[in-house]
Amino acid sequence: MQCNETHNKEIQRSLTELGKKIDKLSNSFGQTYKLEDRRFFNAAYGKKVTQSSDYDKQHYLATSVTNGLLLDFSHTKKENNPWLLIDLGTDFYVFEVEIYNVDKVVQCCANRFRDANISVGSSYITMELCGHFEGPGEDKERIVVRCPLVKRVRYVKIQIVKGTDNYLHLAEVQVWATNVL
Ligand SMILES: [Ca+2]
Repeated sequence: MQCNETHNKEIQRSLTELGKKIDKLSNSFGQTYKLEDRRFFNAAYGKKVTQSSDYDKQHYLATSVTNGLLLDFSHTKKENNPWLLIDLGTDFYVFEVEIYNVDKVVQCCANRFRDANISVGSSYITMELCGHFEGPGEDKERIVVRCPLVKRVRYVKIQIVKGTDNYLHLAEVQVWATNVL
């Protein structure tokens, strides 16, 4: 319970910081928004996802990372620099990406998730770095990546950028965002 309260306070603090950032952004557009009018949500839930390769055509699909379940997961084949690309469908103001690593109950080797770039962009051709996770990842680890600036974003890409012959498998990815007003 205490852990949840701490987490809730952390989220509230994050939202307040985000509000200040968006106020600056909004002012640059000559518009004014009220913080209390904003609604933050996981913009990735149920959205289209592609991955660099499919380990299996029937299971471990890329969309496993946006279905809200922590006991299933995406899974690429072994390759150099495997990636996962989430299409939010339209632009949102994105401030944080949360990645949930696999649970050893259903998949081994959480430490395979490492040396990953998390990039965002309004076009998948012009992605910018939001953050980097060096890892190695731990079992059921929740990895929070906060973009240095609130970005107008449609695509979120996670890619292992170091080493060769890697798998990329993740249980869930949440993209915390607010609507573009
Ligand atoms: Ca899932």
